[in-house]
Amino acid sequence: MQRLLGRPDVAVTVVAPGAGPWPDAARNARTVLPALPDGWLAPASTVDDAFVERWRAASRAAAGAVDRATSGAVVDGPSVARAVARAGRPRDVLVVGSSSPVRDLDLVAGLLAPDVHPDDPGGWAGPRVLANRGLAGIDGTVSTAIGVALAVARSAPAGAGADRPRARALLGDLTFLHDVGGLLRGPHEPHVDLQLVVVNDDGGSIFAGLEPGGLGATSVAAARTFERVFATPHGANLAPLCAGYGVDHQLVPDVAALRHALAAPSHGVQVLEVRVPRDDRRRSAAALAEQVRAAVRAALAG
Ligand SMILES: Cc1ncc(C[n+]2csc(CCOP(=O)(O)OP(=O)(O)O)c2C)c(N)n1
Ligand SMILES: [Mg+2]
Repeated sequence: MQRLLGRPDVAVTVVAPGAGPWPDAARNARTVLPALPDGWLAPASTVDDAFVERWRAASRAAAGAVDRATSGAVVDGPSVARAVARAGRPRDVLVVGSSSPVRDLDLVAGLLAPDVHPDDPGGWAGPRVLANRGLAGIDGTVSTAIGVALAVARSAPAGAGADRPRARALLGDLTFLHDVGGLLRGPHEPHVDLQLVVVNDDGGSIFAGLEPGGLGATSVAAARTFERVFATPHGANLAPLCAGYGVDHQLVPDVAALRHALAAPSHGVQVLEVRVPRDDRRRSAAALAEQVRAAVRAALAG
């Protein structure tokens, strides 16, 4: 975002109502206004149908590229997010963790709802998605999911049986470990039904795609620093951790097995661990971005 705002070819207008310094970290503001002029955000009175059609064609082409990249045998963050979102019906609830999972879900969400418009989300075929906001922390996500699962169970009509709404969560390994204590449930606490899908890449893969991820290419020492300071691998073994809390754990080898596990009835809290590589996250994100760009260019040229 900061890079976009700093681009010389992007006209940045800052609306700063108060006196004093205005927010413009990239020092790139072309115009600074005390207030939003009347009518700026009003809907256009005429619609340029040709432009809208080109926009839609570009959007379909981009979705097609994401579809191809996430429907094969590769097990990675986006393909896991796709399987998890697909497993949920509209009455189910999915809690999504910060970092890559929320971005991966955002990337594939359009595949579940090709015609959704912000003003009319009726076309969304997936579960209700909840995420913690604030500082986008990775803390407290297991506990949030447990609380949501309790609320989901309470909202189910009596006798709903196998048709009852289900609660799931999609989160990264560090996010899971940060709040692993949330798995603890005392004997006097209510029963919880929840599937936690943990995308385990032994560290924080998000940073590979951010500026520090470029460090790896500069020197061996910098790559080592990146690995220790940003990626923070841990080598934790989730199965015995879960066993210690009396929580069911399954190591899921591929997306087909994940789909199967998500569709199967589950009882209590269940952790579905999917191991994905972290080394190639920067390269694979760049490759997907290039595939999307190429597909959009081809659609617009056609
Ligand atoms: C409480 C808190 N501490 C630290 C951070 C900084 N942070 C953002 S993403 C991230 C890594 C998350 O790793 P993981 O959950 O495994 O997801 P991945 O990036 O691998 O997809 C960290 C440490 C944060 N957002 N919140
Ligand atoms: Mg991780």
